[in-house]
Amino acid sequence: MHTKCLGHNIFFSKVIDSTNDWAKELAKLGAQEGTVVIAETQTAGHGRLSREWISPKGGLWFSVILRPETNSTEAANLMFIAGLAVARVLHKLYGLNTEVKWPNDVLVDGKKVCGILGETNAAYKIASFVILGIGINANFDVDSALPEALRETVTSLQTMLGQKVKLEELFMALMEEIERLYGTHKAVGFPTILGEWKKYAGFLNKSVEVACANERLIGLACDVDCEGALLLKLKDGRIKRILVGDVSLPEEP
Ligand code: BT5
Repeated sequence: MHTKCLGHNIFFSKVIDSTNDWAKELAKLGAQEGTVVIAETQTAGHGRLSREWISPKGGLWFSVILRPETNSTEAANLMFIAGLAVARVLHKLYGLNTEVKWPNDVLVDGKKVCGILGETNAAYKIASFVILGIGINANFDVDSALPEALRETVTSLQTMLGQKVKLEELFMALMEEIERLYGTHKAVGFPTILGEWKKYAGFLNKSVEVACANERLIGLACDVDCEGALLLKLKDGRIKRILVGDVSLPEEP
């Protein structure tokens, strides 16, 4: 693998509850930056707000430990590195038409192929670690491996490409891309990463619905700002700044 640090220490398990939880434990025990935890299946994979992440065999489920010397708000922006890396690599390796959707999904032809869960020890002002958890629906067929409720909105590489991919090749390309982008982030800062991420952000300048807290808002997705917040232009012209939420786009006619 052509990386300086990422993926040099790898912990692998056939079955684990959640690679993010395992990575957090290792980070607390002092695991060094670039350590990666990977599993064949997860029994309690999770997304944001403790939502379930279904992780059948054939997927690529892993978590990367980073140790940026930064505050926890900036640390949260590192999630955009993961989304951008996945969007770029899936396009480069397989020619797929990838998009990112705020805050943390990667889509192919409008369907979710990857979810990203960033976690940091935000109890402290200076984040001592950030976990980038990445789940890619790779080598399984959506119709047979995922519950019916997800099949309309979710896809996998196998479903899109009609064949399995080489997981090692995909994993190594991701390690290299994440390391490259992390280096850029450290050298020139988040705005450059965000600018690149926005090139894949097909939802921008579209009318979207955002589920956040206890409300559903409809508006124009104008921008994502330098703290990673979504700026939504409401019907009355006000701009609402959203830090946590789920974006959905209306069906194409
Ligand atoms: C995410 O959360 O999309 C982040 C998922 C991160 C998973 C990785 S796998 C490695 C690491 N270890 C972990 O435990 N987690 C990370 P969110 O935006 O909250 O989306 C969760 C929602 O996605 C669920 O409520 C379902 O609707 C849907 N979902 C569940 N499993 C899915 C799958 N395999 N593919 C696509 N969507 C799924």
